[in-house]
This record gives sequence, C-alpha cells and structure tokens, in this order.
Amino acid sequence: ADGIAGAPAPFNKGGVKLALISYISAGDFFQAYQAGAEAQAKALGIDLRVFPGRQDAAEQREQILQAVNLGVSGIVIDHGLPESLGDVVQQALDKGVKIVAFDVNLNNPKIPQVEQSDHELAQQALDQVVKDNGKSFAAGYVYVAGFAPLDRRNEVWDKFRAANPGVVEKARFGNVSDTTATTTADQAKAALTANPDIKVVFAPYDEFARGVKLAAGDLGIADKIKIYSADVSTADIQEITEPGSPWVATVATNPAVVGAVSVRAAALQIAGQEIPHQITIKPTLLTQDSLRAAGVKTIEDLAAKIPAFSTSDAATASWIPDKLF
Ligand code: SR1
Repeated sequence: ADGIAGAPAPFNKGGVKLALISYISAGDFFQAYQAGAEAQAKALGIDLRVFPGRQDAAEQREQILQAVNLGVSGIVIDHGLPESLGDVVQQALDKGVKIVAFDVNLNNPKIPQVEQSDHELAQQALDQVVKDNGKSFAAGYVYVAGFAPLDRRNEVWDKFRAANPGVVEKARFGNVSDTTATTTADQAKAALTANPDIKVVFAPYDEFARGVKLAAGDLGIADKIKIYSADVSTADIQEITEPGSPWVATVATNPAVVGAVSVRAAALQIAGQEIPHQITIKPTLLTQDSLRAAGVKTIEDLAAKIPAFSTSDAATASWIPDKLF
C-alpha cells in the first residue's frame, strides 16, 4: 500500500484499515455519505471496509465486533441506536480502536461526534415556513423518535410550536425503514385525507418529503400544500424544481462532504492528532425559487456555486487531501 509523503505515521506507510458501519444504507443521503467516505479514504490510502446498514441494531453490534477482529485502526459509526452500541463500542476503544460517531450520540468523551448542525437546519427551514405562510396554519409533521438528527430537529419544532400558538399540528406520522418514502406516502395519504386543512408539512428528512410529495400528487392536492425538508440530492433537486412541485424548500449539506469529514476525523485520531469533540457541518437553505433561478439541476451544480457543497474546513490538516469533488 502507498503511503502519503510527509504524513504522520501510520499514513506515511499506507495500508491503514478503517471500517464504516452504517445503520441505514438505503436512500440518497446514505449512499452519498458512503461515496464521500470512500473518496476521502482513497485519497488517504486507507483500506476502507464498508459494512452495509439494514436498520438492524443486532447486526450493527456484530459488525463492530467483526471490524475489531479484522484489525481496523478506526471505525466510523453512521447512525444507530445508542442503547445497543455502548458496550461493543467500549470493547473497541479498549483495544485501541479510534471511533467517530456520525448522528448517533454515543456520549463518550473519547468519541468525536459529527453532525450537520441540526438545530440550525430545522430553524432555517422553519424560518422559511414563516416567511412563506405566516404564523397561523394547520400543519403536518413527519417524525420518528430515536434518531439523533431527527430528535434534535424535533426540539426546534417543539419550540417553534410553543412560540407560535397559531401553528396547529394536525397530524404526525413517519417511519424509518428500507421503504421510508413509500411507507411515509401511505401514511401521508391517510393524514392529508383526514385533515384537508393542512397547508404546511414539515418533513425534515428527504425520504419523508419525497413520501409526502408522492401522497400529495396521488391525492391531487399538490397545489394546496407546501413541503419543507432537510437534505438534498440530484433526485431531490429534480423533484423540488419540477413544475407544480409542492416541495418548496430544503436545508442541506452535501452528504458526501459529511462522509469525507467523518473519515478525516478518524484519520486524525489514528495519527494521534487533536480534534474537537463536536464536529459540525453547517447546512444551507435551498428554496425552490433559488434553485430554479440559478438553473441548479444536480449536486455538482450546487458544489460549483456554493463552496460548502464541495468541501468543509472541518477536521482538516495539511497532510490530508480534501479536494475530492
Ligand atoms: C433517519 S435519520 C435521517 C437523517 O440523517 C441524516 O442526518 C440526514 O440529514 C437525514 O435527514
């Protein structure tokens, strides 16, 4: 394996093994996150072992033990249920394996936490909601408890509702599975049919937003509701900007950049270098109007126009190549 000239050990020799262990692999966000992690690993000469996530807590535990047995120097844990991970993660740490957590709160001072500034993300989306709809409307809300980013976004939604009594949450639904969008669509159809006065749906995960949009299209009410989400992908941009789309705004990072930052955080730890405990990648508001006006059609278009979509200054060092996209 090739090392990087001038890099600290063990990266000067190459062949460092790292595992990416995800809880969810399906969907644009997680595929792009993985692609970013792979690109950064390649640039660092890292041998990255990717363990696919199938929303299975027992399997994710097993994968962590397998990775330790493979002799990895580090593990990036991407989502998961903290209650089922604590003991196996501690076993890995005890063997000297460096751990980075993305969007799963492992509550351990030795484990840096990567996140997309979820409070800010939700706040930006809700500021846009108010700009477009005022402070009095019937709302639908898509939420599943137990996922760190969704829980953080939910804290902002709770505060928003408390501060705006004219906002009435008429229906709450959601699921996270290997069919998140289509199952959410079925739930949304029932909720929107039962509550025809809903004007705004806060759906802070792109798979949720996709499901609500599908339901609105099937019910013929795409012109009656507005959907606000998190996340972006090329497919999302197409759905947001198509004529008559009810999906009017999203607040997002480039998930590939987040994947790259996660791998860099692991590499810095393996090299014995200091990194902050909390690593945050800030999201950007993308409205339907702004995407259409700028002629943005793909994530690559976004990366060309908005520097935060091509790189991040989080977890960098002079020896780490970070121009990947
Ligand atoms: C089920 S959690 C889904 C979220 O994880 C990441 O933070 C993405 O932003 C996505 O919205």
